[in-house]
Amino acid sequence: MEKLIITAAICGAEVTKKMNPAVPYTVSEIAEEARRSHDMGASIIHLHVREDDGSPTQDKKRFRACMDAIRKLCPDLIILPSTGGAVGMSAEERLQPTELMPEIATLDCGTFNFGDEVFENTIPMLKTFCDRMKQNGIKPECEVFEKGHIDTALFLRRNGYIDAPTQFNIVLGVPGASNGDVRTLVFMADSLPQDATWCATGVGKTQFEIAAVAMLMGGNVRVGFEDNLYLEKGVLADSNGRLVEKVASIAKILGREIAAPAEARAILNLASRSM
Ligand code: KMH
Ligand code: ZN
Repeated sequence: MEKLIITAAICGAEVTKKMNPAVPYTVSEIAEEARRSHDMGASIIHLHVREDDGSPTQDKKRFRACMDAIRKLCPDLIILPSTGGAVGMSAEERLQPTELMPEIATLDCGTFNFGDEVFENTIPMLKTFCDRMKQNGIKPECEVFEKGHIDTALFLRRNGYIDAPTQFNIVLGVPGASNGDVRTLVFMADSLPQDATWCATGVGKTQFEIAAVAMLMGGNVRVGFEDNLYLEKGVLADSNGRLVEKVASIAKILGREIAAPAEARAILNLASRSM
């Protein structure tokens, strides 16, 4: 099997220091959490950023500051910014990090209930996001929370908005979308095109179950505070690094070697960038 790519989603837009004091907000906290994740085996950082008070932002300057700080500590890490931001942000607000020319960024492939709110990703919005990513040479990571989101991504691909080979992230366990169960993971992974590369994300208590099954199926994995704050039941993780360490130890037991960032770039067919 191919080497395992571990993505660390280190802060997200919804979790707070009240829930876990280790959730990073400041530029230096975000960079340190990226470093801890890298040191434990993550090759990709899925990046959201916050103001110092914790409010989520897609501000380009804040993203630039965080990306520069991460690159200073870990020059080889792949940085995968969010274009999802937080529920309720406008498309233009969300698209700001694409102006920083990352190698890869998220593309949320449909509108759905996100907890009590609606996360809006209409087809016209998706087309705009794809156009903007294409112009800037950014590979989309198609975030799919439902089977229909895979069909939408493939519709966009047939119509030239997304290129092959395509990267997917199957995200399960968001309240309002698909549950984090193995049957759904297998069904969705089986629905991907042959050329796809893919990652699985279990939100909440299924983080490690979903990761273990994805690893056995040859997929890649995402862990981190954006999706789960606990190392085990009742035990908060004191850093993202601990969550990466745990998933790396499961990988070792299951016989999956871990990809370094350069290997992850080759597996994902990322365009080379001069930083
Ligand atoms: N914060 C969620 C509403 C992404 O990064 O693209 C959206 C999200 C997905 O986290
Ligand atoms: Zn995200």
